[in-house]
Amino acid sequence: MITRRRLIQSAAALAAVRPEFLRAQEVERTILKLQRRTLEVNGKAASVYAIRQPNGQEGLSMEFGAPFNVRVVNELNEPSLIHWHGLTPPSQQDGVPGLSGPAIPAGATADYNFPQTFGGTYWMHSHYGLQEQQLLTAPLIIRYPKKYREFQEVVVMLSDFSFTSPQEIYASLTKNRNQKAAGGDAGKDMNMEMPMGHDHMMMDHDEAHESIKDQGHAMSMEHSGMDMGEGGDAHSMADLNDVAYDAFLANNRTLADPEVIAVEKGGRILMRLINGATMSNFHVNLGESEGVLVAVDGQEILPVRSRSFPIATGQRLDILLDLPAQTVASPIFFQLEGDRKRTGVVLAPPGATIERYPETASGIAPALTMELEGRLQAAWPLASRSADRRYKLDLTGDMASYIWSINNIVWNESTPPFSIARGERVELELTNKTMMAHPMHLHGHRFQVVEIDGRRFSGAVRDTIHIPPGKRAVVAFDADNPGHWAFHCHLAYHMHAGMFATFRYS
Ligand SMILES: [Cu+2]
Repeated sequence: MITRRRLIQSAAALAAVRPEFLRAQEVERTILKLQRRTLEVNGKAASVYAIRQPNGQEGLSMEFGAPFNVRVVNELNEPSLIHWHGLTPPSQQDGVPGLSGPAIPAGATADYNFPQTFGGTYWMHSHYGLQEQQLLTAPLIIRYPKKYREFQEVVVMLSDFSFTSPQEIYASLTKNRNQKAAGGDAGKDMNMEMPMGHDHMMMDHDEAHESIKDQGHAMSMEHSGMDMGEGGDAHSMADLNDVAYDAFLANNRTLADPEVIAVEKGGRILMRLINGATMSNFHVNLGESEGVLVAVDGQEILPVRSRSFPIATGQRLDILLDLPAQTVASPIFFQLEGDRKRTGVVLAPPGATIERYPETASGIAPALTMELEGRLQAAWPLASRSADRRYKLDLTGDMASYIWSINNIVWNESTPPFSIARGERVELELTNKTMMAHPMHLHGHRFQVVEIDGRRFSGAVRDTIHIPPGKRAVVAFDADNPGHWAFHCHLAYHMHAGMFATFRYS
């Protein structure tokens, strides 16, 4: 039997001698344009980015089997480079400037062509500077042709949005560095009280300090009466949400003007959720109906039923949902951890009344924990094998100076990579020694979560693991994709500040 992939490969092989096959190849290639667009948020126009096909579709959706064959056209007036988050391309096509290759200059193009290894819910985003904050992000869906055919696919990508430029946000987050360097210690206790949002940007330091203290106090008062949900503990509220965003978006829209997705009453939905936010972790709230979580980060797990699931920055969840048989709308909410703010989409059969849903929930959502992570079990675990190499990687840094690092090393271009050897089973022991949670992402490989806080188990296979303060997790992967690979915190400003490392092998 000839597979679709083989057919295309043989077409490619013939292309050298038969020009008509070049055109066939052309047809198989998806064009993705990096563009500017105007987005209206809270009634105000904002200039942001987009990754779109010529027909306007954001990102791409393809069937498993065909090669990933994409041309990126950079129509921006600045360089860029797109990373295929969750895919395992050859290193040179991974889209990390400086590691995989150079950024795409303004006006230039870059081609990508590599075989697929897995279907699932992935996404794409710029790995260049802080462009991800301005929505240079899009879904990347690879469907298994025979799986979930009776389900309607609903793709939802979450984003956090600010009218303030990412450069200004970063400058405000790091402004206490100089004071610290000059011997000032004022930043230190400020850190313990409350994360600094950009509301405080324009204040001088003393003023900001007072205001943050007040806010921290108010928050801990509220916190004492809140529902702790999935097992959050009080001290995990310590440092959440570094940046005070102006809006949270689901498919580019706020809950004040949500996307209404047409569904059939009693229909079956496969929701592919992507947390494409830069700095924000959410709780998915399905309302009255239970959903069945069937995959995380594109990789299948043994199903877990719940009305609520956590989703950290960079992660994906595939959730099956049976809709009510009545003509009623089903809102799906995404609530920011440690906050009342939320966004959402509405699933609505024809004739259903669409209510107006408040943009704030009645209670503050707890911080994300590892409670669910500790219950997930891979449907297809890594082969059982002991580790050939193990690295202890401490997540280090602090909010006050906004210096973030791994093993106290703030990454720069001259930081040596961790060495591993092809064919090895590698384990990374990740211990969060900071007051903030960090969603840690490995490029070019899928890892399995094999230990949390000393308990060994056959956890989920994924590419991004969320590690709250004080927690320790071990992930294992097989070194089967030689190259120079990034491993970093997926909070964009933490990565930018140095919580980044690389692995290299040939
Ligand atoms: Cu981080």
